[in-house]
Amino acid sequence: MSSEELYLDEIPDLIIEGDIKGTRTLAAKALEAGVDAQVLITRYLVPAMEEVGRLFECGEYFVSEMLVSARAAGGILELAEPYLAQGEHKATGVVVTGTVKGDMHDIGKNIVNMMLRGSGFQVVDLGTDVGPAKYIQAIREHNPDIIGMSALLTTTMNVMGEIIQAVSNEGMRNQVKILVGGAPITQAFADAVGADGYAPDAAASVRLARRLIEEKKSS
Ligand code: B1M
Repeated sequence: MSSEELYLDEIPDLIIEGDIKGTRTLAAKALEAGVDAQVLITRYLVPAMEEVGRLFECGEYFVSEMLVSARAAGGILELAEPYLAQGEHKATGVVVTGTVKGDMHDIGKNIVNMMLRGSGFQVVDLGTDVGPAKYIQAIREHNPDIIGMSALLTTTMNVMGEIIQAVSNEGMRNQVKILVGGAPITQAFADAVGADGYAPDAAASVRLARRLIEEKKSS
């Protein structure tokens, strides 16, 4: 095993242990050594956060530990962003994204945003805890091709339906394509709330966003 693989394999443990500084040091070393930012995220960060979730679920971790691990993961995203932004730059479309009302989880949304930006999309990030009014205002202000919603809680995923309903009530539904994602979301749920597409991960979000733009152009 190469020395690169050895230190990369330490990254998930550092995230799980909530070692913010250690995670940052190794992630910076990896990126400087030419490790692909997308690989760093999908192969090391995402599985580590799944393990943090498992530890929380079985009572070994409390919210405070989840939060510190999230900060360690956030450090990787901060470092990875400029590397991902070196992707294509032809204007692909405008996407407004947010995590829905009542939900503070933003790591997944931030990864999706970074990959979309790296693929040439202009992304307007509304942040977390975003309800219908803020989406409506953002559609008026930014005239996006797509609005994207993320939810990580089974208690907040239904807000997606409320937002889509509000967009329809405002007469804006034909103006935008709607993309949804997040751990509890499924294709069946996306269909039920009337979204145009569901993406299980960030790479799929980029493919889907491209397809939705094509559909929008030809409609
Ligand atoms: Co929370 N939390 N959390 N948490 N947390 C989960 C989601 C949970 C599954 C943990 C568990 O029990 N196993 C559980 C939800 C259970 C449920 O709803 N059934 C849970 C809970 C219960 C809670 C609290 C209620 C805990 C409490 O207070 N008692 C609380 C709620 C706070 C709130 O939001 N109102 C809470 C709080 C937190 C922290 C603040 C401590 C922290 C979040 C910090 C932050 O995000 N800045 C946190 C964390 C870190 C987690 C886990 C451990 C990790 C989430 C994560 O970042 N995953 C999570 C366990 C888990 O997910 N297994 C858990 C990594 C990320 C890359 O994946 O977000 O799925 P994900 O994103 C993926 C895809 O889903 C997709 O692409 C991404 C990249 O591949 N995707 C999209 C996501 N959004 C998309 C949007 C798209 C397209 C694709 O289009 C727009």
